[in-house]
Amino acid sequence: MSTQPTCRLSGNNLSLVLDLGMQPLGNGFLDPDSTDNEYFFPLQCGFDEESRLFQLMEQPDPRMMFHDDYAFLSSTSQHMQRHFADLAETVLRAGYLDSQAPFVVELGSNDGIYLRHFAERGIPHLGVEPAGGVADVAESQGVAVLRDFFNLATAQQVRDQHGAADVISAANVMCHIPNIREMADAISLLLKPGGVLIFEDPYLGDVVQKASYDQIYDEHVFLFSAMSVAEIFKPVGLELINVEHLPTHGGSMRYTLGRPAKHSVADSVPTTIAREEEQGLNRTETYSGFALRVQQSARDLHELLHALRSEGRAIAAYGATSKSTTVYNYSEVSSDLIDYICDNTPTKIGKLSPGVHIPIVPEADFVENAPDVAFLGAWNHEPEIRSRNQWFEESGGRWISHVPKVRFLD
Ligand code: DWN
Repeated sequence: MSTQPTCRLSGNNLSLVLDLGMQPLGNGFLDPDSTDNEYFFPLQCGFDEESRLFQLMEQPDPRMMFHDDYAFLSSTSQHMQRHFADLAETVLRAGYLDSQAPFVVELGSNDGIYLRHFAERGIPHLGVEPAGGVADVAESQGVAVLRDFFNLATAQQVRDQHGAADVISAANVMCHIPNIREMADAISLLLKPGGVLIFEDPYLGDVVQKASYDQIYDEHVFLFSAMSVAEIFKPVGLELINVEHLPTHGGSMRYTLGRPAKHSVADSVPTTIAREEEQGLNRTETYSGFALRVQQSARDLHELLHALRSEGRAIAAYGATSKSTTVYNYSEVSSDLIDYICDNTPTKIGKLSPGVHIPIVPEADFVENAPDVAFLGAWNHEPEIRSRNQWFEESGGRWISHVPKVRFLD
């Protein structure tokens, strides 16, 4: 199956700013006996000064990425479990829900990490989730799920069956939805007049600042800024009313949008947009500088791991993230440099990492077969992983991260 050009918000003004070469699917973990004919596609990013959108030039068909065997489970991180419990509390306390007929919708509800807090309180809710395996987990927690992609047709279906929503939420999902125009129309259709859209995604400002290019892979068709989010929703009459910078996933932004007459705009909106202009997130040249730093980062990682290997060090990685697929494939780090990747996701264990085919093993193997050095593939979960593995550093083990620079975490 070939790639498809991504949705262009303002005509055809997308300039190619970063080429990460041929890449496999970020979550395309493979059975060891089925590595033939692995799918690769050109991972290239463009920037459009008019819409201020940073996006992939082309993308694989979403059905190749989000299917019943989708590998990622949101609840694998305890920190993220607390994060979504807090978000549910915030929504409940903010008074967004109609006391007579409340209704909360989540796009990409994964294993129910967020909606279960509404389900537990008996609050009408619905997750829209195309990946059947993770939807099964959500349903087992009492979460109601519509197993489908979110688009105009499903928005109409949900509205017809359940009514309009007070709150539409999406966490690490909006940046995965390729047809962004239709997505904005569908949200507008499903939202009550006074309703709010609350979504969070990895933040372009952090990616550029930290050269965390691993946030770029097949699933992340867009990396948003406050400026680009304001542009996307303007045509459907939704205004950015609040933005909140978050530490999750190495730097995320939470965007809240509503209809202008119904909500006031927080100071954080103009302040953040002004900061983005200072950072140059509205200029193509900024991304040329970013591309150079990305190339340097990839070279540095390869050289460091190669040098350690030449000294005879045992090297492993922690966290078989989708993100690290981009890092390994772009910096040409494969099983000759990394012995194994440990991970706590049952469906990833026993498989090979996409493209470079490093074996994925359970976390217990990290204890039993401890390496000298561990590359932190899940660098965004650094505090959680390091605090649970203090023994590793105490026994002389050293962590390596590539964000914001390739270095030992001493
Ligand atoms: O946007 C996306 C994010 C939210 O999740 C998706 N496109 C896909 C996925 O991306 P990712 O795989 O890069 O996400 P994480 O959260 O960085 O993945 C962490 C990985 O590390 C998981 O496979 C679980 C694993 N892990 C572990 O083995 N031990 C995580 C923790 C915290 C641990 O203690």
